[in-house]
Formats: sequence, C-alpha cells, structure tokens
Amino acid sequence: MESMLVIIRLALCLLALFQLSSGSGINVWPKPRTFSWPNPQATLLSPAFAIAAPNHTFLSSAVERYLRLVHTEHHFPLVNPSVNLTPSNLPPLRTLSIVVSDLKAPLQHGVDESYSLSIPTSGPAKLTANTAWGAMRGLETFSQLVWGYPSVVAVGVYVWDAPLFGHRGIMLDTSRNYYPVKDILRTIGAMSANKLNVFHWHITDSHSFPLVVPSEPDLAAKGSYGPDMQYSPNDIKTIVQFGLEHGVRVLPEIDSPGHTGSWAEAYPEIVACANMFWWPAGSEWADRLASEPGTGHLNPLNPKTYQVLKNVIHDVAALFPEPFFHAGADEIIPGCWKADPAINFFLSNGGTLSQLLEIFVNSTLPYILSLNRTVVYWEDVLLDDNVKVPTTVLPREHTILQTWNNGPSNTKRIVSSGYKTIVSSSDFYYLDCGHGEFLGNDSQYIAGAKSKDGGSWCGPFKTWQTIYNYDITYGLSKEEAKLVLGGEVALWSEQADRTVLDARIWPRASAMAETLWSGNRDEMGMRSYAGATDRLNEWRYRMVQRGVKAEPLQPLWCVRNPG
Ligand code: CP6
Repeated sequence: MESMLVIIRLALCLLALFQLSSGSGINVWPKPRTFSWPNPQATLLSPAFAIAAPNHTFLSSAVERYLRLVHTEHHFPLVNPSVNLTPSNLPPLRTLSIVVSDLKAPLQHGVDESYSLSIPTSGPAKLTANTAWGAMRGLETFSQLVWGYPSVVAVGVYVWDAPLFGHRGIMLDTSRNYYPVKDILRTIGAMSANKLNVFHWHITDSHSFPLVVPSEPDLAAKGSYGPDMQYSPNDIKTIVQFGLEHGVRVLPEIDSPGHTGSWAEAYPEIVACANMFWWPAGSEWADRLASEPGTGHLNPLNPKTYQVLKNVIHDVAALFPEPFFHAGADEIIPGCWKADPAINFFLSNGGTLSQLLEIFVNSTLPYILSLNRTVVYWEDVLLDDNVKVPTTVLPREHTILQTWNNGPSNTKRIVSSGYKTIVSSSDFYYLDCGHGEFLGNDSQYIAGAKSKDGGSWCGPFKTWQTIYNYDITYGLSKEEAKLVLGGEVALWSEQADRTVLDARIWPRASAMAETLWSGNRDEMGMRSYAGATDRLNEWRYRMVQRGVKAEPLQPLWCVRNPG
C-alpha cells in the first residue's frame, strides 16, 4: 500500500513536471487544474490582436477590458520565462475566439465556471466555455499568459480548468469603518483576477448603518457616520453591475437580531441595550467582542421590529439580485436581551433565550424565503451554547450556516447535522486578526475596550501560509464534504479602513483563492505552500501593477539572488 502510494506520487510528479513546466516561470494564479505546455514557446501578440466573442451584456464588457489589459499591461516577470522566443519563426497571435454554449446561465451558486483554452503555435487561439462566467475565468487565464514589451504570449498551451468549490469569497465589514465605493470596486476587480466569485458584504452592524434603505430612510440618515459615508441605491446598482461584469456575486448581509446598535439611532424602541457599555470586567465577552457603543439586539417581542426589518429585507432583496440573503444572527449576548424590561419579563415568566431567537427566526425566515432567497446565517443559530434554535426551524434545503468558530470541528458539527456550510474559520480565514491585540490582563482589556482602541482580539495574524495550508473539508466524510460549498476570508473592520484595505486582503486572499480553485497540493500530492511561494510572489507583483496595493512577501533581493 505504502509503496503503491510512493509510485503513484512519483508518476504524478513526472506528469506534473511535464504538464506544469514550472521551470519556465509562467505563472497563472490560481494554478489551473490542468496546464499543458510541453514545448515552451512564445510569440508576439499582434498589435491588431482582437477577441471575437458572442454578444452578452456582461461578457462583452469583460472582453473589452481584457483586450485593453493584454495590449497595455506589459508585465515583466520576476524570473523571465525560459521560452524559445523566436517571433520571426512563429506568426504573431491575431485572434482569440470565444465560444459559449449557454449564454443564458445566470451568475449564481453552482454555475458552471469551467473553460478550456488552447493557444496553438499558429492560427487563432480558442476559448470554450459552457457559460459567460466560465469564459471570464478563461479570459483571466489568457491575460496571465501575456507579458513583456512588446507583448508576447505563450503558445503551444492547452488549459482545462474548473473550480473545486463553487463558493469562493471575501467578506468585508463596512459598518465599523466606511469604505468608499471605488475601493469596493477595486476589491471586486482583484477578486475576479483571483477567480474569486462572491463578495459577501457585511453592510450593517452596531457601529454604523451605511445602507440607504428607501422605505426606511431614517436608518442611514441617523445611523450612518454621515451623509458622505452612505451607500445609495445608485451605489448599489454600480457595485452589483460591476460584479456581474467581473463574474462576482454581491451577497448582502443585514446582521440581526444582534449587532444592531446602529438601528437605535432611528428606532430606539426596537433595540435592546443599545448605547450601553454593559459587559462586566472579566466576563467571557469582554475579550472577544469588538469595541462598540453597545452591541444592540433587535427586540423579538416588539411587533415594530418586524415592520422595520421586513421593509429592510424587502428593499435589500430588490436592490441585490443575488439568490442568497445573509441574515447574520451571530453572537446573541444574553445580557443584552436581559437588559430590556419587556424581554426580562418574558424570561422571568418561564421563557428562554432560545425561545426568543426562535420567535425571531420564525417571524423573519419565512419572509426571506418568500422573496425566493436562500438564507445564510452564521453558525451560532445552531451551535451557540446559550441561544440557538431547533433544526426544525431551519429548513436544510434553504438554509446555509457559515462557520467561523473552532476550525474544523464546527464545520463537522454543521455538515453532520445535514446543513450546507461556508467556511470562514477565524483561526485561518480572519484577515483582521493580529492587529492591535491587547496583551495585558483582564482589567486592561476592559480599559482598552472602553477607550475604544481595541479590535476583535483574535490574534495571531494569519499568514498566507496558514491560509494556504487550511483544508476546509478536513476530517469530513465524502458525503459530508459535499455539503461544504466553499469558503470566505473575512475582513472585520474595527482596525481596517480604506487606507489598509488592499494590504490586509492581498495577497493573503489569493492563497485561499488557489486552494478553493485547484487545491493546495504540490506536484507530489502533498499539502504544501513551499512550491507556491515564488508563484505567489510573482502574482503579487502583477496585482500591484494592476493597481492593487497588495503587501510584499519578500525583499526584492530574494528575487535578484535566487536559489
Ligand atoms: N462582528 C460580527 C464581529 C465578529 C462576528 N460578527 C467577530 C467575532 C470574533 C472575532 C472576530 C470578529 N466583529 N458581526 C463573528 C461572526 Cl475574533
């Protein structure tokens, strides 16, 4: 058995050497599933190079963008590809023609993103995909096979490619600090370059309510940081449209009933414990929660709560075509609900905290389903120690639970209960961790929180290697693993805003992008980041060139002095 494995690994290794031609220095990130370039050659990209593609609102815009990119990017690889550059022998490449079999497939979870790309040594290159979204992935790969000035393109290349996981995302919190629209657009653009396809937008939280909801205008008018720190319906349109042009879904999250302190600026009567710094020194929450004005929890017993919330849900569903709706429901803090007199009365008459959450879910989830949405909740609704709901309340067909605590063990608990999951384990995928951790004693923690200089305290910093090595289906059976839709890195924004956005996300999100697209195994079939270091470094430079301020992985010296 053992020796069989060794032989298989050796065979895979030889195959990979042949297929990947890693010595040539060509880097496509994330690495395609199969990449064959047996005789590394390149030719000039003709100044008249053009892309022929079927008419499609969003694909056509991507085609235009990539055409401009390949003509103007002029990326210089850190290590020049060792290819036979004899443009005089090979004709310049003049055409890439795209064929798509199903132009109607909407951008949604599970849509076919596969493509094949062949660039022969002469004649037109061909990109074939089942959907416009697969064609966009193939265009990105093509663009990464072009480099230099004048532009040259790898030829004799054949690629077949498809993602391992359908859900590959980044979560951004725009409540703790505000991000201008152009920063969100740049992030979505960089996502598509990394073949990531879900922008999970944690729009609202306790700190601010930046979303302008047409039927509830006071929420943003009073709950945002100011008129210049809001997202208007027009901004949403811009962002959703930009997402479609890049094959990136925009998945909105309206977090409730917890994390709703900001709603109290407009509707104090529906929010428990808003603007109350309530947690006792040394409590289990004090060192885990964000510095905030008071987390605030919507009151499940007040009918007004559902009047406001349903208006919000309705308008958000109208603004975002995305079939998933993230309803949050994380971190219910018993002390917050208990601080409300009416809730306290309910609890002291035999009611329980879990019943309160059940009432809340039963009053909102059917409404979300009625709008033709699949609901995503944070894992807490099933796994929290104190406040959770029975599985009968959460239909498995239409409920997805996003895991963030306790790494693989909580993923296992969710899928073994039969629920689909999205993995954002904080030990691996939390990009905000490791900034401004407070390393003092308990009373200093409280002091830190009170003076509002704390973040989420979830150190240490997650390095790209930590992220790359994580297997999101670790410890699951084959059947259980099928319930894992994919993963998301998360940027909570207590200690992040536009000034650090790119560097907090990139290139660490690229590490997840590769593992979710084609896996984190090296040529020997071993889980390893070692073989990815030089490629990721190279990819980071290309991202910088494309206007994304991804942070450096190494001093330039390492590249100038290889080996
Ligand atoms: N905000 C919201 C947060 C966090 C969560 N939800 C969070 C919790 C713990 C850590 C980091 C972030 N700041 N709404 C948890 C899903 Cl360590």
